Amino acid sequence: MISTNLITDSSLAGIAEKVKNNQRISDDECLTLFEKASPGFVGSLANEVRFRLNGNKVFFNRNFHIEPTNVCVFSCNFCSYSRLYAKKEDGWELSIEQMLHMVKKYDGQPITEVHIVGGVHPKMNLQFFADLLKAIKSHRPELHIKAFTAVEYDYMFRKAKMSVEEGLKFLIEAGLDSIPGGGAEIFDPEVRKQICADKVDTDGWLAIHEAAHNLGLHSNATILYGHIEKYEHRIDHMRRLRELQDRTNGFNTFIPLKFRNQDNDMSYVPESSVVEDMKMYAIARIYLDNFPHLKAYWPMLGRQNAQLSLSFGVDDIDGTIDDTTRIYSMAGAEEQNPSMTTEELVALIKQVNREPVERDTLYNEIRNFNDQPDLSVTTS
Ligand code: V47
Ligand code: SF4
Repeated sequence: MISTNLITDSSLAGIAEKVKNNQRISDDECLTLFEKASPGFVGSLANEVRFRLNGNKVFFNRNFHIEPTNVCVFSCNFCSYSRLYAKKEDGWELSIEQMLHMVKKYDGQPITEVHIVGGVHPKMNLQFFADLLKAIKSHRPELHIKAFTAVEYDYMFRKAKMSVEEGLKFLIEAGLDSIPGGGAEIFDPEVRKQICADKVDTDGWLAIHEAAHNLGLHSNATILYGHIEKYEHRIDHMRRLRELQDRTNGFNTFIPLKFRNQDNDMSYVPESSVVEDMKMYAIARIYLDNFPHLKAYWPMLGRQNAQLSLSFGVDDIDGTIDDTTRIYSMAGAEEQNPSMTTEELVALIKQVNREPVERDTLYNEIRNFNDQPDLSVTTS
């Protein structure tokens, strides 16, 4: 219930009424929220939506990342991670054996997901990645493989002269289980041209996710916000996702990614404030009424802000990660060596009186930690 002292404008009262009645808000109403609403107002409304969809559960999983390479043929201005092929002194390229060795390090541990994403290397092709997926699956068949962004797919399928559908079927056959949400950035063509002109365009990104959904795969969606875009561009981005989700229902979760400005070509752009970050989460939760989950990616936000985001519509904080990703630490994120034990994740969620639930990638519940005060006997 929204307290009336949070409502300072009659248009806000109308929006609050709609959200409470489970009605979809329009783009204009979303703009009103960005421009006029206080963080308390949107936070309170987002909490209602979050509770309606997920109760008091906060989901996390046990996962690790593999980043096959940071060599990339593209040159996104916000990227602190990629190294050009021609100047790859501090770039890395992992062989299938090296990546399989990383998987084997988790033998005997209750990890459920490997998240594979990296730069777009000109020599790592579709067959190489199919062989990687097969090698992982033959070693650990039950491990869920969430792999490659639409940017990587677009490049590898075009090089292999395959349609998106053919390419995806080929990788599903090899062991692909779902698709992460990266590469979306900002869909508005003008802004996209300014921040990442040369990689897959908006229609290409959306077409790859739609094709994946039609083949029965689930995927995530991200937005890179807090740089040169305006509120209108964030809304345009979310509208395109909401429309696609109406058609396919294949997205699991929306992940707002805060732009970090260290060591990239957009370092002159200041980073957004925490208040602005919390408003982004809350308004996304309100607007994207057909997305079941909203994720705060804690390595990028830092664990305290991730905890705060749970009061602004978020119901998922990704996973244990085990210090296996570099994308954000290289861009200046708080977490330079991201790793949380299950105990730490559970404690962080319980501190704000919410119910920690370990999930698999597709949000099937593995364990509810709410009734288990003695964590020492439940985790690895
Ligand atoms: O697409 C790159 C972002 C994304 C910066 O699906 C940056 O579960 C901020 O999509 N500042 C890749 N962001 C990571 C990604 C992801 C992460 C965690 C979980 C999931 C999931 C997906 O990282 C890129 C880009 O938007 N990124 N550089 C930067 N300087
Ligand atoms: Fe390459 Fe991805 Fe970095 Fe863009 S964001 S330069 S596609 S690694």
